[in-house]
Amino acid sequence: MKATAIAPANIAFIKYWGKKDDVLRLPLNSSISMNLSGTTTTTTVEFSKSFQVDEVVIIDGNFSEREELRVIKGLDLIRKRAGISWKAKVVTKNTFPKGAGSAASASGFAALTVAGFSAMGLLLSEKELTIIARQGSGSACRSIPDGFVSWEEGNSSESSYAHSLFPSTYWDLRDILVIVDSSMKKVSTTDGMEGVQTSPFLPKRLRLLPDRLEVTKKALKDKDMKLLGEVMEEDCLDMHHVMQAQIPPIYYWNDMTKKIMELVVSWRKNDGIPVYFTIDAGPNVHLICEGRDENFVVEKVKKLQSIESFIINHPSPGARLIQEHLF
Ligand code: 2P0
Repeated sequence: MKATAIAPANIAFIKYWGKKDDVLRLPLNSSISMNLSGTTTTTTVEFSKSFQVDEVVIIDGNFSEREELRVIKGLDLIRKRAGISWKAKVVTKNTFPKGAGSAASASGFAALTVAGFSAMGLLLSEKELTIIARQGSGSACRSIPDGFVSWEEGNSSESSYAHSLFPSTYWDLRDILVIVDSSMKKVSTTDGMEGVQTSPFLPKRLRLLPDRLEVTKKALKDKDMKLLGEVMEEDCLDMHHVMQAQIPPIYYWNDMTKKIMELVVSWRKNDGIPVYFTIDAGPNVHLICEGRDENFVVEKVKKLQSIESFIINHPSPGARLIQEHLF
């Protein structure tokens, strides 16, 4: 049987950095994100008794051996839950450069999970889908529910799941993703998180997070851009400080990243535009603003020298099945 799903990447307003269980991918903290309309993965999965091996293909790209093994582990999770050992063919396509800190693994494992269970003919609840996607890649669980999503850290596999806080239509936000470098990042997030306990800044961040999560939920509820922007920038900087103080340290920013962060602050101060930045595990910068300020931000971005491209994202529904298969 064959099925195809499309899943969005997501941008975390309050970020996931560090695990309390590496195998189950239980995070050290809850996180909150928004699904992104312009950065998606489409994946077709077919299981068949006649396949001898798993075959994994990425259109317009290459999987490393390690990535291919991760996809096969994702298939194993689906096979285990379904109680069927058939091998699979998987074909996948991204609308954006993978490995550039724009959460390709999130959309990838969300699409794989939703397509995979449908291809198995198994109907799971959204909650259970998020629990299984999480074990492929933590942030993938946030790409399954609609719109603005909370991932509850939990203390067991069953209690660490994602759910929608507000649908994608709730608030007309933008994430203008400025790609300053689309090459593969030097340190994968999985490897990077392994050193988190060596960071002297980790305990402070963990202490502050419960309050930040509450503030973020309130900012979303009230559609308060200033409150959301301030807490989002604070947590972004805090997460990067944690990384930069790990042993060995991890620096994802480059000169252009820092330049854009400075510019965003000046657009707020000098032009009065409520636009805020956040940055994941890579050098690319997400500019978050309300829909009415999109034109201002886009015009500023177009004037930037030495960026590769930019993608305008709206809030998006989560992973869902589609009828057009990739093979
Ligand atoms: C986030 N990141 O919350 C944070 C911000 C990166 C920086 O979630 O090891 O690729 O596969 O569970 O899901 C990236 O983490 O890590 C991530 P694994 P994942 O979006």
